Amino acid sequence: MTGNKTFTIIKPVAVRHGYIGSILAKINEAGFRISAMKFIHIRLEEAKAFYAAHEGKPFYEALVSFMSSGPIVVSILEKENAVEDYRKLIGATNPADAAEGTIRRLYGTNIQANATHGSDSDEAAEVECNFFFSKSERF
Ligand code: IDP
Ligand code: MG
Repeated sequence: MTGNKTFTIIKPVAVRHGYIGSILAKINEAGFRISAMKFIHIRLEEAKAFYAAHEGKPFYEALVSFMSSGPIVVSILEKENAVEDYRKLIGATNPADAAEGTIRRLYGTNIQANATHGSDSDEAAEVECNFFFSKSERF
């Protein structure tokens, strides 16, 4: 059985470019319900903790520095088969390889500033939702 929840981040460059509204529109059109959301600016230490699974990879230091470089929008999205369907909606990690019409293809700048994060499994979604949201922040 697949889960009904995923976690997403609208990353700093997409926020700076004014794409919050367009990205949320794609999320709504695709049938996701937004059950939690906030506009925040995380510190380097939080970015390091969030991306701990990537520690040691060549892009890790630049990634955590980027993710703490400006405000982001974090949210929980609900829908049947949420993780897989949202990964399809955002497209491949590198916007240049992402399918036409996907969020990363439309709003991504490069492989690092690729517009959005999306959980890669139900287990990751659970951990990531809990990382940013308490029970009282979910509706
Ligand atoms: P994903 O976001 O598609 O799941 P991951 O491999 O989990 O991709 O990488 C996490 C994030 O790290 C990516 O979304 C992107 O921002 C960044 N990243 C991944 N690979 C590279 C790379 O080769 N160069 C620079 N940044 C990268
Ligand atoms: Mg990933």
